[in-house]
Amino acid sequence: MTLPMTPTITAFEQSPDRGRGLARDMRVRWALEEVGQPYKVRLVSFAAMKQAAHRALHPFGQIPTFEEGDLVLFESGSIVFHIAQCHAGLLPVDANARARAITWMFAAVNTVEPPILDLQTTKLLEGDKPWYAQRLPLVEDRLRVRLGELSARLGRADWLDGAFSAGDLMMVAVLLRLKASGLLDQYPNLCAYIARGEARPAYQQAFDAQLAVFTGKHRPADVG
Ligand code: GTB
Repeated sequence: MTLPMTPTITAFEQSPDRGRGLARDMRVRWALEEVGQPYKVRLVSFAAMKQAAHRALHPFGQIPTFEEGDLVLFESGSIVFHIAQCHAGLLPVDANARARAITWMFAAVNTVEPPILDLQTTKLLEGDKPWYAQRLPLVEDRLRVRLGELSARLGRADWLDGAFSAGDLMMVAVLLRLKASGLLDQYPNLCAYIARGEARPAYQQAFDAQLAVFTGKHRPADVG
């Protein structure tokens, strides 16, 4: 099933990672690719994100946003949930399994992503503070506890609860932010889990589309 109108999402015109999958439009692109829904992308500059026109779509002046007819959404988790609700393939049909997959979506953004963001904010913005050397190991330890818990629950399974779902999509997207940190090395099953997510054709298509913005291969026709 494709949506009657082609949705438009927003993404960075310039991104610190040069489009290597870390900005949060990636998870929305990935969900759209998983369900085979074509989409348009409107690139926005940092200045434009803070203008009234963009704030009308996103109260916090950020990306991604999602427009589809009269509907405007922000928050990557909510957008992925909407896509998963409107298409087959990202949420189980069985009501209980569906509720569990949705629970994993919330766990990704509400329980696993915060300590990851805490680490990244600490490293990025607090390196010059006199307490940085004391704080960093505390932040890392808190994150290790969370990763250990997630690793224990995943165990030897391929995905968090049965077949791949929007819960896995969100969790892999969140964990990917740690790839360069080395912190995941202690959890081989989480590394393999991430690799399984990255190996999905839909992930690759989304990654290539995001990267294309920065390699000049972004097709003008994609711009909404
Ligand atoms: N909770 C919101 C959601 O999930 O949608 C958070 C949205 C958000 O943080 N958006 C960021 C943004 O617009 C982009 S994703 N920032 C600009 C601003 O706030 O002014 C965060 C991000 C950006 C870049 C990288 N990178 O290059 O590595 C990684 C993550």
